[in-house]
Amino acid sequence: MTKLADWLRAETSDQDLTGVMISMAAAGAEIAAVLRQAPIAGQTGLAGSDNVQGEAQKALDVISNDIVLNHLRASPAVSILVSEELDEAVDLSSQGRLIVATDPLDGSSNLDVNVTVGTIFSILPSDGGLLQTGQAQLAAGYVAYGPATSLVVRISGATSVFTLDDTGEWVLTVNRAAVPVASGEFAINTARERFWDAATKGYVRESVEGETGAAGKRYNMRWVGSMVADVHRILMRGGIFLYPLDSETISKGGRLRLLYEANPMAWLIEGAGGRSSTGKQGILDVVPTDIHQRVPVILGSAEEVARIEAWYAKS
Ligand code: AHM
Ligand code: MG
Repeated sequence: MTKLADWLRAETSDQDLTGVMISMAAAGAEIAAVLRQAPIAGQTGLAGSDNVQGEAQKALDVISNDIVLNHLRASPAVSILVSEELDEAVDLSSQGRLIVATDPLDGSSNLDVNVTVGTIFSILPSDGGLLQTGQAQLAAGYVAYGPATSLVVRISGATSVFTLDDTGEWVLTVNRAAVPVASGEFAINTARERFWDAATKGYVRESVEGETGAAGKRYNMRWVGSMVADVHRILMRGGIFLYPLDSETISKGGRLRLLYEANPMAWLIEGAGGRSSTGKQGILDVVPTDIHQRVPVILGSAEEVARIEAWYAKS
């Protein structure tokens, strides 16, 4: 059995990076423990709601953000934390070589129905500043709080998967994940169809036509509504995830955030042989102009990403 610390030792000699990965893994294990008890503690609702004792509760988004912040405060390697939960970047250690960007609890609208949510993170070199492309990432990962708690990480090489055991240890369960090149499964919120652009409409219509259409094969559809759960399914068995630019999100640049949702997920999927795109360029090449910038997200099996890119090229 390979434990996270052993894997990290083999993967990198950078002690700072190792320390931050261990801190994020510890934060994930702590958040997992909080989530397991959340319905009993009355913590699945919005901030300002009460628990069974009638006490006001903090939202789990805020609790998760505090857990990540506390773990990273103890890590002298981190200079700055960018979080979906915090308007401004937080200065941590002035000596720190690394920036962490995180969505501490993604998919939190699924919390009150006990559906998988996750923590996403990206690690960048401090000397590149806050607005670096995804190509500059030194490491990335996510924790998926599902039936099992999974930690998916990449440093320089391939993307691998760990599982939290009942002693609190992260154990390697998939060494070098491989996203199948071809797939017959797509994930998109089809309730947004009326807002879609021509490329998205074309791609989805062709998929739904199945073996009778131009794609020439049958497709199935899945949409959890938690990016972490949808991406994890795609990492493990292939498929494509789409949150494209549409007429409603166009003014904001998209729905999902570049620094702590799109970039780490794109880098992890690419580390497993998949592809990522905005439709028009690689996600990892998008130059950020704001820490909370949004971006269109398409990622997954290489053949499917190429198929929607072809729709963008002709529309
Ligand atoms: P959040 O960061 O506020 O939780 O929002 C991100 C989530 C993703 O997990 C998911 O893919 C998407 O938003 C779902 O959006 P929609 O409600 O439009 O289906
Ligand atoms: Mg999110």
